[in-house]
Amino acid sequence: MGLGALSGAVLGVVATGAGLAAGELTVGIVSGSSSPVIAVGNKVIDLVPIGMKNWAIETFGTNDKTVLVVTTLALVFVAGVVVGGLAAAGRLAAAVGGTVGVGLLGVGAVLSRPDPSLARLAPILVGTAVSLAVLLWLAPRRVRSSSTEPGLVGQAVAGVAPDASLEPASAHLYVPMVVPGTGIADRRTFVLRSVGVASLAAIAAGTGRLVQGRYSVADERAALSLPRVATRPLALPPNADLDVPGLSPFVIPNDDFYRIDTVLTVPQVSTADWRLRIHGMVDQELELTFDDLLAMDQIERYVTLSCVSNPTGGPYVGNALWQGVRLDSIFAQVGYHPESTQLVSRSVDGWTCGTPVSSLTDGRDAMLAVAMNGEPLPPEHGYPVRMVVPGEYGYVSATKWVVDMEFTTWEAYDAYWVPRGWSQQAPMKAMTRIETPRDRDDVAPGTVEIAGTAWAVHTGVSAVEVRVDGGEWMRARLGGVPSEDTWRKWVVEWDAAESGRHRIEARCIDGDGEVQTDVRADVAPDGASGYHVIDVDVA
Ligand SMILES: Nc1nc2c(c(=O)[nH]1)N[C@H]1C(S)=C(S)[C@@H](COP(=O)(O)O)O[C@H]1N2
Ligand SMILES: [Mo]
Repeated sequence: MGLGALSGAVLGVVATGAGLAAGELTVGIVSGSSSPVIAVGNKVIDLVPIGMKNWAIETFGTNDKTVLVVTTLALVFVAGVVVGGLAAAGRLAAAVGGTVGVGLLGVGAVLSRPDPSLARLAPILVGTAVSLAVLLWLAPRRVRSSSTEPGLVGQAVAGVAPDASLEPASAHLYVPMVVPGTGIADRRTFVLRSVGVASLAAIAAGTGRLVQGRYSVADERAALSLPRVATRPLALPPNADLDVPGLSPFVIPNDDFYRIDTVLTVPQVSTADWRLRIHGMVDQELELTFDDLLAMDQIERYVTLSCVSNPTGGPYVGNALWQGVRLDSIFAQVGYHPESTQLVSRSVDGWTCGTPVSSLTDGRDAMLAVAMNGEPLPPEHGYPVRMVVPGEYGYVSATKWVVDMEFTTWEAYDAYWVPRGWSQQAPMKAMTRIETPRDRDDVAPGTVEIAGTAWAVHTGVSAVEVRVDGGEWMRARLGGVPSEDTWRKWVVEWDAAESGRHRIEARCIDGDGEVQTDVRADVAPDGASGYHVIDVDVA
């Protein structure tokens, strides 16, 4: 019995692995295809209930994608082991049904993606077929069994399509899996075949991954040279960064910039293929190529982006220098209708985003960005073109890999996150983050520098205040800013005289003199609010 279960598991793992590997190889060969594992993972992302996304982000941070892929793979292998078990127990029909079932789930996931195609279906179809073939090749066939257990024989006969032509040799090939203790040689054949298939699968998967690399935009991105910017950004004030240990920098380097999106593999969109279609409630539709975009006047602006899922004090916020073309100058060419209230933008993977037309046309530096901190956009951050809109959370404004824009109304369309429980409109809330000391730090008595970052994007931060143990609010010293569209560094010196636990709170006052609200709100549906509060121990 033990051997039977083990053989079943091996059979399942080998058949599943072979199917996945064949799928990867197909992805590498068939252009325009994509991994079914990713499609299933994406489906999972689309289906997860409200709150799950936040839970995943909070628990796994930016590793949430890896966790999802690994979980998907693990589930596929678990299904494979069950199927292998059925096959080893002689229930071939059930095993075949199980494999086909898993394949159909994959087909369903691919078909429900924004733009299903035959190319996208190919990997799951090939993978399922190969998995089936391996299963049938390795599975025990017991037409005439040497088993003395009537139950087993009965099962075998019921489970296997009668195949009287089976040679006796193969007919008893894997009997040892079901009837322990017989036929070492047969077990050896099974092991040899399994090892053979597993090795081929490893080679296929490796080759598949290797040739998939040819879709990468890494090389063209490295070779891309961007036009010079006519209007230089307002110079960065020398005190934009404050010299306080533990304080994050004013400009976040690309590699450290937070990343949030629903894609499992970063879309590889070549500048040669990129098109942006602008349509809907317009007089004149427009289609732009990347060269068209580069030929337009470029601006360069420091803008702070934040995710609506950033909890108070959280890390999903960043500030960078963006280069691109003003959206209002592009929209001037299409003649959008005054009744249009929502601009729905769509990325190449089908994700959608709804932005107030007013935020794109009220004179702020909303742009189609092509560069981030002096380099072409990193692929993870939307290469070759994304939106950047000061003062709006990312999910309502910052479409990466953007390829389509439609002028419409709020009534007419709900973008991706809206049916999932998030507000249609979500202007960024003012927020203050204490970065040093950190919550539960031990600090030495004496002067303690309390420092952090505050943002009220597009209104600006005019003051930051800090209080300890509910005492008087102390005004912080502020870093410089190039515009009201960025965050601001701040520092306060606190005389930590009394030992013991102390509570520190911080808040900001925006450019209109409005004090940041102390009303705590969760991230859903339209962004966290409330003061950031930490406790430190003076010892
Ligand atoms: N195509 C696409 N663009 C997207 C998203 C997405 O899921 N897909 N997520 C948005 C969200 S929720 C945020 S917060 C910002 C994050 O941009 P970043 O990853 O460059 O920091 O991208 C936005 N743009
Ligand atoms: Mo976000």
